[in-house]
Formats: sequence, structure tokens, C-alpha cells
Amino acid sequence: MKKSNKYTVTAALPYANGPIHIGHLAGVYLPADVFVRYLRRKKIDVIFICGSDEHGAPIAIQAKKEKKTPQEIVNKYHYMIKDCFHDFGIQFDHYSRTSTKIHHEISTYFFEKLYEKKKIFEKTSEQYYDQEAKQFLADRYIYGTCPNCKNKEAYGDQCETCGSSLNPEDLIDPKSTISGSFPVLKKTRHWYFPLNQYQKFLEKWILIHHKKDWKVNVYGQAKSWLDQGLKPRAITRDLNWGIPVPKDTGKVLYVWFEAPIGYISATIEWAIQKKIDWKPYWKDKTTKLIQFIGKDNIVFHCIIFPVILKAYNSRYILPDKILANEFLHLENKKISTSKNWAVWVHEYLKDFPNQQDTLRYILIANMPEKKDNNFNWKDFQRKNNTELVAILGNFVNRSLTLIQKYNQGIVPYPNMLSIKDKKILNKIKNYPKYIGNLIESYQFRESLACLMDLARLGNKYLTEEEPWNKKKEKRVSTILYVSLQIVGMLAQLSEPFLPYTAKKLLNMLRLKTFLWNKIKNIEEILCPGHVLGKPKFLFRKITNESIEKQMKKLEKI
Ligand code: B3M
Ligand code: ZN
Repeated sequence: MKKSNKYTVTAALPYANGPIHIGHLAGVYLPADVFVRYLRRKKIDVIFICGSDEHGAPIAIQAKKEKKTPQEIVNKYHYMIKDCFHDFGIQFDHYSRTSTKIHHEISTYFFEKLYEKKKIFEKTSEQYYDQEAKQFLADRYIYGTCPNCKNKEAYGDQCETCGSSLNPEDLIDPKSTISGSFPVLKKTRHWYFPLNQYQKFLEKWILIHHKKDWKVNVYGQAKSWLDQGLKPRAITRDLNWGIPVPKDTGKVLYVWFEAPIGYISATIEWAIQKKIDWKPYWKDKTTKLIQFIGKDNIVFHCIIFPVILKAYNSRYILPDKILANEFLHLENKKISTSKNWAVWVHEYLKDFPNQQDTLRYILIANMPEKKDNNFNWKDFQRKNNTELVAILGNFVNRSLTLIQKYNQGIVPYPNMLSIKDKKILNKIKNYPKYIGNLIESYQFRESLACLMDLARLGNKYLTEEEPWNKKKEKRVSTILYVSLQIVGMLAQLSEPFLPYTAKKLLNMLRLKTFLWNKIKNIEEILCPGHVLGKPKFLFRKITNESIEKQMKKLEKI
């Protein structure tokens, strides 16, 4: 990892129009959380920023559906989402929201500055208008067939199937999502951002500078947009829910103009609370900006937000990495919030109390890093029972139970180490580097698999050495000493992935969390004479009944 003073890590601001589901976690929030937890263990100065995206058509459409005001909708879901992330162990430094005064002020200031610098221009054009609803239609107020992948429910600003960004006029057979009617074209005036003037800058920044180090899916989408040639894009909307356009009535800032500015306003809000300077996190060129987003947000983060920062030109840093996973499906069908085809995280936490790490494990193990992947309840049960319980949990429990039985819970002196013992003790010292390198290259599935290899290595060693059949021999102490070093390493290295398990295990071992670099260089994690705590089971089996209950819930949909 190239030397950097600070890291600013952001996760896409979820629309506050509904709860969080497993697709959100696997796509955006879990990889970001693993990455930040790891940076924190390297004592890197990192801030982890997120918040609720509270404007735009998705909110107003949900408000209409629930017969509530947009403010009532965002208040309901903002707190639900914030609590859900907290209860699932996603450790943001600050989770804000875009309806805050500070965000309104900063977004308006960005707009005014761009206006003063003549970076935006006003244009009257014909836009789709719903004569029944008496409303202009943009973004999710209009849907139709995607010109690229023929998805019949593509929105006016993006297609959730192929992730491409669209304009309403791109849609085939457009219809109003409000009244279902065919819209007419009507004149309206908006402020536009001349994206086309930044074509050369973006080609250099993305196609040359980031050609090698951006994920293929991110680079590919950004490239396809650049290859089509950038066009001016409206940054205001004829809506009444959102951030008002200065000195203009009935118009608000386009949600995708202001929402990414939410990363900055949330940082400022956090820095004010902490009484520290926010600018190093956004204006120090040695700071790395790492952004975790959903696949359908790629263009907004690779093209629009960087260009706004560039045009604003106040030394803002640009994203160093933009990580977008592919989609996670549920029982081989696309997760759909509107059809309620989802595993809602708040419901999971109720049905499987204190089993956050089981879901963390399965979602990281199945993370759709390079292609869409699938979550199914049978696999959830199988991975928990045959990997977490039978390998990681079993190895730890056997080691700690035996040490209680044979040595009153005290780490023994190793006596004579065999060649095999020495090889294992040397081999486990490489795991902090193996796992760290994989996390630093954003290979989260691989890094978790590496952690499980360490657990398999311990389990295999204990099974082969059979200390329970050598009760009277000195060899037992050596076997348990080696096993405990592996247990200690697992306790230290599991934290970014399985924070609840790591905490439980470190308590049992009466160990503190070490810095990652200390684990790499330490001679032994558990020294002879160290008194261990009482062993408790780390995981419990997932029963057929609990899975059948989940399947029944899905069958009713
Ligand atoms: N609210 C997420 C979405 O498209 C969108 C992200 C904003 S990040 C600034 O569902
Ligand atoms: Zn499409």
C-alpha cells in the first residue's frame, strides 16, 4: 500500500426510502467496513463517512406510496437505516443525512460558486411532462425501455439492470411513474453542467491515469460513457422536495449533483463535532479518497462528482479508487425492494439474534466482486454449520477446552518443538501479510478464505496430533502451545471480517487487539504462563426449522 498520510473512505449514501437489505451490505457496506477496520488496525488515520440520501424522486415516490410527507419518510428510514448499520457492526465514523442545514448550505454554496465562475449555463428545453399529475418527469418519475439492455423498467436517469446512466429522452416508450400516462413534451428552463468540456480531462484522468488500477467494471462503464462523448447534463429539477436552487422558485438541485457533496458536508459536520480540521481529509493531496458504491452509481462517481470538484477547483482531491461490486441475487432471483424480494437486515437481526458474524461471513464469502452472485438460505446454513461451527468454532473450542483440562487454562511451555511444529509456527506468521495484502488489493473474498485456511490448518494439526490420546506425554504441552498460537492469530486477524467473534475470542484469551504490524512481528501471540479465560462456543448451528421459516417468508411473496 503506497505511503499515504490519511484515508477518506466513503460508502454510497443509501436513499432513505426503505430499509437496508443483504444486497446493500454485500455490494457496498461490508467491503467498506472490512477495509476501514483493517486500516484502523494499521493505525492509519482514516475516516469512514456515510449518511442518508434524502432527496430526489425515490423519496417523493415512496412518500406518495405511504401517504406521508417526504420529511416523514426520510425521518422514518434515516433512523432505521442508521440503527441497522450500527447493530450490524458497520462502523462509520459519521453517518449523516442530506436534509441537514449544513448540507443544504454547502451544496448551495457549490452551486453558487459554479454559477459565479460561469461553469454552468441555463438552457430552456423540452422535457417530459405528466399532464394528469401536472409535473415534469425526470429520474424515477419516468420509466421506459432501456436502449442498452432493453430492461422495460429503466428509470429516467439510470437503468438498474445494466447500470448505465440515462436521460429521459433515451427511454423507449416512456411512461410516467406517477399516473402511468404517456408524457408530453413541454418547455422548461434548467441549469446545465457542460460535461463535454471535461471530456479531455476525464479521458486523461480515467483512461490513462487509472487504466491499470481501477476495477474492470468501474473502468469499463466510465470508458463507455466517455466513448459515447459527454453531453451537458441538467443539474436542477422541477420538483419541490430537495435543495432549492438559489434565486429560483419551484426548482431544486438534481439529487446526483448534491448527494455526492454529502460526503464533504458529512465530513465537515463530523470535524465540527470533533473540533478538528476537515480540510486534510478532502484537500491534502497525500490523502487517498476511496469510494465504495453500488454498480448503478458508477458514472455519477467517476464522471459527474469528479468533474464538479474539478470545476469548483478548490484543491479537492479526486477519488483514488472507486469500488463497485456487482449485484447479489436472492435464491437466484434479482433482489427487488418493490416486490419485497429481499432479506431485510433489520429482520435478519431479529430472526438470528447475535449472529451478525454468520451473515457477515456468508456475504463476504459470496461477495459479488467480479460478477453477480447468489445468496440462498441453504448455503447460509451449510457455510455456518460446516465452516464456522465445524472448522473455526470447533478448532478454537477443542484447543481451549483441552488447555483447561490439561493445564488449568494456562498457556504451557512448548518443550521440544518438532520440525512440523516449527514449520507451522513459521507459516502462521505469514498470515497477517497474506490477509493484509489481499485486503489492500480489495480482494475481500480471498482475504476471508485465507483466514479460513488458517483455521483449517489449526483444525488439521490438532486432529493429526491427537493430544487427547497423549495425556501423559510431554508432547501434549507442545501441541497445545502450537494450537494456541494459531487460535491467537485467528483472534487477531478475524476482526475486520468477524468483529463480534474476534471480540468474544479475545476476551476468552484475555488478549487485547494488536496493531496489524505488531501481529506480523510478534514472536508468540500467547506466551507460556498466560492465564486464559473460560471457553464458550463462538457459533451455534443453524437449524432446518430456522431456514424453513425464512423460505416460507419468501414463498409468501
Ligand atoms: N442514493 C444510492 C442509490 O442509487 C444513491 C447513492 C448516492 S451516493 C452520493 O440507491
Ligand atoms: Zn439497461
